[in-house]
Amino acid sequence: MVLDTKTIQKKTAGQKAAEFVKNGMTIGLGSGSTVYWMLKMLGEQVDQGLNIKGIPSSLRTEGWAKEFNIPLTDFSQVQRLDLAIDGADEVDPDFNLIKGGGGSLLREKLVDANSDRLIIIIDESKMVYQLGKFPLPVEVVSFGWEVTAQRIGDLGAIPELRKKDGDIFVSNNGNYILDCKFKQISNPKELHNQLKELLGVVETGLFIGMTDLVIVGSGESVKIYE
Ligand code: ABF
Repeated sequence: MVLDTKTIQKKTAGQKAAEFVKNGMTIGLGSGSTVYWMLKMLGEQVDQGLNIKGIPSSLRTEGWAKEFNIPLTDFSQVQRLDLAIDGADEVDPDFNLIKGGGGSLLREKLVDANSDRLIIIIDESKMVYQLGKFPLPVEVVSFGWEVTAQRIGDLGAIPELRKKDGDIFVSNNGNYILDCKFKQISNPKELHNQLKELLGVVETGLFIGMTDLVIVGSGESVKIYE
C-alpha cells in the first residue's frame, strides 16, 4: 500500500516515539491515527519481549492495543504512568495543544495528566504559531447543552454541536462535544479557565503546560523539540 505524505509523517513520528518506551514502564496510550503507528510498533516490541503495560485513552485505542497484543491495565491498578504518548490537533511554540478532534479529550487528559512525561506525536501540519484555526473541542454534559453552548458563545466563540453520520456524536463518557470556533486563541490558559467555570462544561481540548517533548514527522525522518 502506498502511503500519502501526511500518513508517512504520522508513521515516522509514531515509530520514533516507541523508542522512548523502556522495559517495565506503564504507558499512557493516546488516541488518533498517529498513535496507531506507535501502537503497531509497540506491539512488535512486545512480541520481541518488551515488558510493558498500557492504559488506553479511548475505546478505539483499546481495540488497537488488543489487536497488537499490548498488555493493558487501568487506574484501579496503577496510580501513576511513566510515560504517555499522544497525538494532537494543533501545537503552538509553547507546547500548548488543542486536542479532541477524535472526541476522546477527557480520557486523554486524564491519562496524559497522570503521567510523569508526555510525548506528543504529530505530522508537520499540526505545528502552528497560534492556536485556534482548528475549532476547539469542548466536552459538555448533554442535558442543557444548548444553554452551555450559548454561554460559550458569550466568550466569543461560534460553537457547533458535533455530529457523526447525521447523529449527535456521543463521547466515550456519554457527553456531547461542542466544536468552538474562536477568532483567535491568544491566551490559551485564560480561555481554558473561563470555559471550565461554565456550568455544563466537563473539559476543554486545551492541554496547557503538560507536554515535555514533541516529535514531528518530517519526510521519512523526524524533528524532535523539547
Ligand atoms: C487524538 O487524536 C486527539 O486528541 C486528536 O484530535 C487526534 C490526533 O490526530 P491524528 O489522528 O492526526 O493523530 O490524539
